[in-house]
Amino acid sequence: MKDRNYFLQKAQENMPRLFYKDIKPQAEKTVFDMGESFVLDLGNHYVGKFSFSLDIFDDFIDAPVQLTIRFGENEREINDDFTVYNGTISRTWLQEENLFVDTPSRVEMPRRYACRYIKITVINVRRPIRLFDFCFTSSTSADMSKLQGADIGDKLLEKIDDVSINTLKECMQTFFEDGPKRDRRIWIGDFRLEALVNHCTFDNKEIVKRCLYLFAAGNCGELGFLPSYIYETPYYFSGRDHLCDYALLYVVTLCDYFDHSQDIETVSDLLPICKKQLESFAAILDDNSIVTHQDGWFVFIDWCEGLRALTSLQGVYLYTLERFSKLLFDIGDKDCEKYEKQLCKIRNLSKQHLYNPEKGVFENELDGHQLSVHSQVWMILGGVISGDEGKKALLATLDNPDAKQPFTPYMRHYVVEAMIKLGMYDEAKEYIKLIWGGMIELGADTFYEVYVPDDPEFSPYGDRKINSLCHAWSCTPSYFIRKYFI
Ligand code: RAM
Repeated sequence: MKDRNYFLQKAQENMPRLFYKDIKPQAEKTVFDMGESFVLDLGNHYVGKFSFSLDIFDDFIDAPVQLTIRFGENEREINDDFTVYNGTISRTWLQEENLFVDTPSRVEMPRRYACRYIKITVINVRRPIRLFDFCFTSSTSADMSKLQGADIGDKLLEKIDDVSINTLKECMQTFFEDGPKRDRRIWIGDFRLEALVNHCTFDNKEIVKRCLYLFAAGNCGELGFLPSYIYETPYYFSGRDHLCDYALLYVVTLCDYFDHSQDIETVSDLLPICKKQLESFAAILDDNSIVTHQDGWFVFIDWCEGLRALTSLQGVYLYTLERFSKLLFDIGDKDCEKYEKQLCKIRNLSKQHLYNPEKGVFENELDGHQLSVHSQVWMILGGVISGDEGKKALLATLDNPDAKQPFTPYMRHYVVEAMIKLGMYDEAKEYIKLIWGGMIELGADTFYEVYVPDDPEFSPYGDRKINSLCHAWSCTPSYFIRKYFI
């Protein structure tokens, strides 16, 4: 097996090129006095750095000037009251600076921001000043000239496709970030979906390879699972959480990448790691080949409070086994048959132990008899039920107030995938229009980390202000639209 240095070296070789663009927003006037504020509109969401000029107006400024500069992903963030914050994650992610400028100068703000709107407030000045020549230098590794056009023929879907691509573009920096405002790291769950959309839009193979190798270089947890996230700026750091579903989805990401690129060299490098993920998972199965509960945060599935996720996790395992067996078949690997047999056996056992034939849904002891859309979706994707049986289970839980519903666009991606697998194309299209179209109605330039149609205040972190409004895992409508709806 190749070592960590080799993987990091490979990641380095696949560093994508960044494209920069200067956006020069205009203010309505140039002279500002104490207490005045104004908002600049970049016209779209961008990720980058901000600079401006500050000069005297009539007489010399005889003291430093104090400004606050706030960067908002949408207008609401610009006007939110930041003095009140009840979130569970650090408020330092809120994008606002308290800035002192000593002398007339060109002010180059050193930090990176993700925003469309910039609000400048003059907190303290002795006399009027001039503020002008605003420039936001944006960056992305998405090459717009490579973007494949698509003839969609439906206005709302076209708009959804544009915003999905914009979301992906913003998250594409020197690696796939999951949110350029908050959480500037890469999580496997987000990575898998970003890569999927990238394959049918910008087709940047370097960045996918880079991220695959970055994870390969990570430290596995006690159970042998890959780190669920890694940081790469300013230096490499391997994440401390090891979610089983994310570790499995790493394997799926490699399968997607191979289907798209036929890059056998990368697959050979990473195959042992993938096998290790599946072996590690097999080690936490019980005698009936059903997954067992583990200590700590070991499964994600969705940000849905109180969700019991073992049935879903079992589905993720089967989904992975199916994709991995196919990869092994395609490359002629000797272990193919072993995984195929496991898949077949565990599918049958899963149906036997987790399905409730009277109710026609996956509702079982393992998850405390909790009914959820999640369990149905993942069991459909894991191939445990299909056809009318699958449709019945899905429809029995979707919009059923007694069943746990998906909360994140991430989980909703898999709802759509399950619908497509069942041949429910119209329903899938309507679902995309309802959920992602709902964000469009709110004026989204990029898709949000969480969107709950009847609860716009929802945040998994206790305060909506900290939610990311440009989030990698929400960019997937383009994949469905381009693959199935054109
Ligand atoms: C949050 C982020 C990220 C996700 C993890 C599990 O921190 O939204 O995108 O993958 O949760």
